[in-house]
Amino acid sequence: MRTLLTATGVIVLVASVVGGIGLYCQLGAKQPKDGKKDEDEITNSVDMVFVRIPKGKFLMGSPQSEAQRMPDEFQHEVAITRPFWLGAYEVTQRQYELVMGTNPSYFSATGGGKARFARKDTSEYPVERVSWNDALAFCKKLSTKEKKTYRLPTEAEWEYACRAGSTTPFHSGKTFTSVLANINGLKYASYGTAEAGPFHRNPVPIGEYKPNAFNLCDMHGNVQEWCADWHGLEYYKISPKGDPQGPDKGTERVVRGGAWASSAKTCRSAARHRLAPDERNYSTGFRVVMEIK
Ligand SMILES: [Ca+2]
Repeated sequence: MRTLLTATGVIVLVASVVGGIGLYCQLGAKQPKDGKKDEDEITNSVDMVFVRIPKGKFLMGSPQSEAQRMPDEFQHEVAITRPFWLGAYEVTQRQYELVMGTNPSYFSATGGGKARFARKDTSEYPVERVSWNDALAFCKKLSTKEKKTYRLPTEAEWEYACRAGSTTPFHSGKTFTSVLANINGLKYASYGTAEAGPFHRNPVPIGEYKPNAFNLCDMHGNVQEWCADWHGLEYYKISPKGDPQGPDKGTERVVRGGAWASSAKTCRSAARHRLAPDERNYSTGFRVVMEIK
């Protein structure tokens, strides 16, 4: 069960059970103290919850000692020079449909996976089969609707937010299995341990697992998430220290965090992946940044 306190103070209860093992997102446990508004959390017109990510410095990428790292995870210091507001959750099918008028998701009653999902309410599942271009169109339309600016996070913002101060391969520590996030549950897919776990073989409703220290849910797994940047294999060897924006040009956009079928190594905080900007698949969704001047 998930309990969200919206900006208007309305308690929204969302009950969901995922194979009996779903954990929970502690965001819902955040309550204003002494009747004061929680100034670190905002809910918008389509119930998207945003948390304030403080500015700061961090080591982006992975150390040479990190098991199963890839060469493009070149470790370097990055400064995020301004606080920003990031979606606490992946954008849901319901939110996407409210803004765009369509639900392209495979795992829905009308999608390609309808044989398994015809009788399920998938409105709180993350939207998938959205391209990078679709995600930008969503940001543009939501920006117009709310007279604010929404955008995708940069790759550096995404990793900074995922790590939330951690320096381990995962924000939760050195080892990882599908008990901690919706990823591949087969024994070979775990990291730093040989334990198997649940394997749902599809996305699950947002917020079923314990969040990171910034109160962000599903940064590891569920759906992998589009970032704003072009992908550059060598970019972080020459990137500016402050607020890197990615290469000026490229052919593929960055996706981060791994998905429901991914091995844990693919979901590490430093793991970089990329797709063509018009690619749509049932493992890829997004979360957005709300700009507040
Ligand atoms: Ca995710």
